[in-house]
Amino acid sequence: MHESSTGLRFKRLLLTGAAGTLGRMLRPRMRRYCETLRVSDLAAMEPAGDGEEVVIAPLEDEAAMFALLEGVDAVLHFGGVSVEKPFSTVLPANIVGAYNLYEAARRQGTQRIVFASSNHVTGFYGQGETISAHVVPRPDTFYGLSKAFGENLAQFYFDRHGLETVTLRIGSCLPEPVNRRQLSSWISHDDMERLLVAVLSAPVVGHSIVYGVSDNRSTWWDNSQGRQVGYRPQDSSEPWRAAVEAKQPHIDPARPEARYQGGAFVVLGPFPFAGQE
Ligand code: NAI
Ligand code: 15L
Repeated sequence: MHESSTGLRFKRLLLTGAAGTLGRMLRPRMRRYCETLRVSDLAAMEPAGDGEEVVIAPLEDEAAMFALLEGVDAVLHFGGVSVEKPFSTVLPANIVGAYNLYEAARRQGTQRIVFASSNHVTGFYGQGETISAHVVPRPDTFYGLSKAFGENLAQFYFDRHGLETVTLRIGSCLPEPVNRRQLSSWISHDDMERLLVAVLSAPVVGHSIVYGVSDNRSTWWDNSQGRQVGYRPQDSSEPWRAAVEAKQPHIDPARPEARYQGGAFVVLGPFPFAGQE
């Protein structure tokens, strides 16, 4: 355990999914909060800078994951399939991969995992509902189902082995909201950094589930668990509302984009079996 000048408690952080959209945004930000930032992906990444280690590690490769976790105090797990795909694509990365990560973390003595889950774990709740992190999951896709598996895995590894996790049910993390749904689901890049710093700084988290969302005026999520772990969002989608509503003046309330929290994800698929395309 390490108390850095930033108040964070972990010396070596691992960021998976470092070649991805959020991974590339988070890498320079998170580098400031640890002595060593290890970054991994199956895709090529920028070469290592000062205090960085770059490792190619497919999540489905058990031996590679065991080696990847050596000496790691805490993980920001952002790697994996990030949208709806056939189950055969989701399975190795998000289900086998999550198991490999947790088992490697347990065996290597990692203390905490921050799991990038998704609002698509609860995508079939209506946009008129306000839900807490404790509702029964209603996944909208195989992708959302795989994240629900990851959340259960996190609970199991805490109850059975004491390995702590903060599960982040991330809404829509991008520079600015671009449609009506994102007026409720948006989280800014700066609030994502605040959220990660909060959950890495909190002394005790057990397994906490937090919605990754900014302080938007319209919201579907009661984020009291976020407040409990010290998350204080400072951004809001409100400054973009007029422009977004002008661009999308009307949206048919029967369309999934307007009806369900998961938006367009709820009508993706089904996919043909492999070989029957
Ligand atoms: P992304 O698709 O841009 O990045 C994911 C990264 O994971 C990619 O670089 C990819 O190469 C890597 N990856 C995929 N399969 C892998 C495997 N088998 N082994 C090793 N690496 C693998 O996704 P993005 O947008 O950066 O999201 C990051 C995480 O946050 C994902 O887990 C996603 O589900 C979650 N999330 C993102 C949201 C967003 O608004 N961007 C919203 C909700 C959740
Ligand atoms: C997600 O889980 C996806 O990873 C991201 O690409 C967005 O689609 C986001 O949800 C969303 O719901 O906007």
